[in-house]
Amino acid sequence: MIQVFIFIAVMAFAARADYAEAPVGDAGSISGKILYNGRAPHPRSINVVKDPTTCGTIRIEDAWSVAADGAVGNVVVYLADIKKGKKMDAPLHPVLDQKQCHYLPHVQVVGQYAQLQIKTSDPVLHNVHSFLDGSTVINFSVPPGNRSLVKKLDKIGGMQLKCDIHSFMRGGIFVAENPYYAVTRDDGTYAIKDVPPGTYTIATWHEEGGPLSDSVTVGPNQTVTWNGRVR
Ligand SMILES: [Cu+2]
Repeated sequence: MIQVFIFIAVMAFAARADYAEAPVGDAGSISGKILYNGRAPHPRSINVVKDPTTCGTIRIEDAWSVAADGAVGNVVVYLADIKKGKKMDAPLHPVLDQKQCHYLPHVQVVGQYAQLQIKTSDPVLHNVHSFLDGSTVINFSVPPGNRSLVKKLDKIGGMQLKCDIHSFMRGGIFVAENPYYAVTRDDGTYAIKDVPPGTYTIATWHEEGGPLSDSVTVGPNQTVTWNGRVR
């Protein structure tokens, strides 16, 4: 029994100690551009029936942000298996607001064990429902007013956000265990800096698209280009 307890305690410690800060010498960087794989989706327009005064009467689907050249914004690009390096700097007290029936920010990266503060700027009832690999993580009803709700985010990975009241409300939160991540800009570009030389798994997460995963090797003081196509 005691052995089982010790084993569980060690496992819990190991899970927490997956990433360690350490001096980074001869750091390199990874940058590139994410494009849509194939013909970019044509965002649907939606006639809003529920709360049009707040949400607007017509909405354009916003899960995909694709530029004319196929560049995709709001894609999280990250190193999945890096164990040590620069200081962990992902936000631990992030805020998710709801404004005119949009999640703000639309996509954000937060640190593991972050205390997410959920608030609303709207005069209508919302709901923050998040899914990690299809399972519910957050499911809060958010009435108008100043009452803010807090949820601790323990599980790493990307969560889709949906509002059960306004089905067109979409967004994402990515919970990172290390600081080696970036979110693509509107032009699809990203950069991950201060990477210790080594070989890593580079991966992507998008709120609706499928993930990518690849191996990338960064040499001392080297700038590596890694591009991906998502859909
Ligand atoms: Cu809503």
